[in-house]
Amino acid sequence: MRLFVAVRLSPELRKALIQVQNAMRDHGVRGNFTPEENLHLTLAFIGDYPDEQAVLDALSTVRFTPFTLSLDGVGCFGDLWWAGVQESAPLAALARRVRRALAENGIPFDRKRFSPHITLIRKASRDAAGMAAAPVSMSVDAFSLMRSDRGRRGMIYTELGSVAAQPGGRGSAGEDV
Ligand code: 2AM
Repeated sequence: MRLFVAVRLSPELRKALIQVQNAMRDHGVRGNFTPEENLHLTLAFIGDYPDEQAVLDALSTVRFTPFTLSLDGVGCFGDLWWAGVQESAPLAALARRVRRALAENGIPFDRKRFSPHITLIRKASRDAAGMAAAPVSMSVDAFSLMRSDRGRRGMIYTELGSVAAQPGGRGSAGEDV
């Protein structure tokens, strides 16, 4: 079972990202565009791991309070183009806490530095520089454990469970506990 931990995006954010993808298409960019329902921001990539419940138990120990996520410009890793988000200490803290909870429970994950991005297209045929998303924001009130399966027409992501933010108080966003 291939697993990852992600922030799922609001309909408004996804709509803004679809507009960026459409602008790319209008500029002649071809490739594997991420379908709207698959758009997400990964906090940690676990990969193949058999024990879904152990991961959910580990993630349930993570405490955070709601925070705002805002779209920013567009960038790339080679021919993969993504939408960035405005620098966010609470987001970085959430990723750190998720990764710490996994590590403390012996669950392996990709230790590459957290580099927040929302993949818009893989194998882009040409440069998609100069695009920008509308200045849309959302409140991050939860994060999710996702399973990734290869379907006939691309990847299928299924939410296995989610962890909700705490309403304010100790362990608040940005504070690393
Ligand atoms: P990507 O969009 O940049 O490819 C599911 O594959 C999610 O986990 C994607 O958001 C993917 O990021 C991310 N991910 C992070 N590290 C990964 C890895 N080593 N292999 C596959 N996906 C990874």
